[in-house]
Amino acid sequence: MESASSGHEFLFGDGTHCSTLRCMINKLKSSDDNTIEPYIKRGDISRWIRDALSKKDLASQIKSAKDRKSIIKKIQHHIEEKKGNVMKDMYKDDLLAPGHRTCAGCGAAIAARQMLKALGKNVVICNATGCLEVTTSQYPLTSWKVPWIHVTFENAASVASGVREALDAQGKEDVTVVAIGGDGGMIDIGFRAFSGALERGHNILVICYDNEAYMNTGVQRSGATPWQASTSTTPAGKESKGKEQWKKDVPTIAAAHHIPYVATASIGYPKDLEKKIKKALSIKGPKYIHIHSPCPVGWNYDSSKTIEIAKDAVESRMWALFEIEDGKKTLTHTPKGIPVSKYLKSQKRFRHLTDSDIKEYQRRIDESFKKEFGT
Ligand SMILES: Cc1ncc(C[n+]2csc(CCOP(=O)(O)OP(=O)(O)O)c2C)c(N)n1
Ligand code: SF4
Ligand SMILES: [Mg+2]
Repeated sequence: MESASSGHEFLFGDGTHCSTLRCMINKLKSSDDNTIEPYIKRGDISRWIRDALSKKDLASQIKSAKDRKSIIKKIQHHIEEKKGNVMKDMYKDDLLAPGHRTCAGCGAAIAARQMLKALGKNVVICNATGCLEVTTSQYPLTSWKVPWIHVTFENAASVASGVREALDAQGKEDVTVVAIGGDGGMIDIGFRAFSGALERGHNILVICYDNEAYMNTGVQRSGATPWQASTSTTPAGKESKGKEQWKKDVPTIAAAHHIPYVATASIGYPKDLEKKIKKALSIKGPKYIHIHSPCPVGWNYDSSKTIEIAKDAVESRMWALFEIEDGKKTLTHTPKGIPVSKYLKSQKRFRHLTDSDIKEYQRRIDESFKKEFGT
């Protein structure tokens, strides 16, 4: 398949993907309604193109077929005009090429880039269906510059086990095999495959990029959704305060399979993430790394805030960075202990919480952190 960054695909200086603009043009050409609005709402398109065309929303400028044609012309003009101002060289060493279709500020895409930096090229990636997979592999393009296989929603870890066995049978024991999936695909629906692979002891690395809901299908709650977050299946309202259950503690469950290495990571701490992946590569047997990966769409915040929110999760102790080696859990970063309210208030999925709800949230976080880490 063609790399998403090759040919005429490129990234403008502000991060807007040329392919996104082309998608908009195709949509404008093929539809009678003015439904480019969702592109703008989802954050697929950055502000400059809107500002460049008009200070108003694009969709409201289309009242007739003539308007539609004129907008298409303007977008095409901008693509031509901005071609010189591209950032493609900045990404030339990345093993996840730009030009994919994740929303702006997508934590999952950042997790994949950071992960690949540490993994290198001698790897086979088995990728479960989910946002990361569908946005990076739309035929005939791919963003993956390493061997990569699409697998179904629930069996990434099983496929990785099979790939491992096949490579070993060919004497290719040096090739790293990775199973990667979202929280829905890996630790809910794919849990049987995940648990089975760990228990059988295959020499693979399992990675969950955790955006705390089933994002690709419309933000349904998962076992990883935090307590009281509003999702499409746990909507906050008069009768509900959002999800009723506490976030599932998957790293501890993974460690209960007596595997040699388990770690949590965050896209807000790339050096820590890289170190943990490299460490996992040096260990034989099943390894598990759980990466906290904010999603501006499902968590409902401005796409420019992804890294800040990732860091606040860690510093407020909503998300702990630790390793579990041979059953021993160790913090790898001591959080500052900023108020949980800073984190909760930055995302509209928690906007229904009152001051007293947040107080109770803080109490529960303090209690569970103390129980786990004694501090
Ligand atoms: C067996 C099965 N059930 C449902 C789906 C539809 N489906 C595709 S992606 C997805 C959600 C993925 O959620 P997650 O794994 O958390 O990844 P995210 O989209 O959040 O990145 C669902 C439900 C499917 N492809 N296969
Ligand atoms: S919905 Fe969320 S996880 Fe999916 S591509 Fe957009 S930002 Fe990324
Ligand atoms: Mg998810």
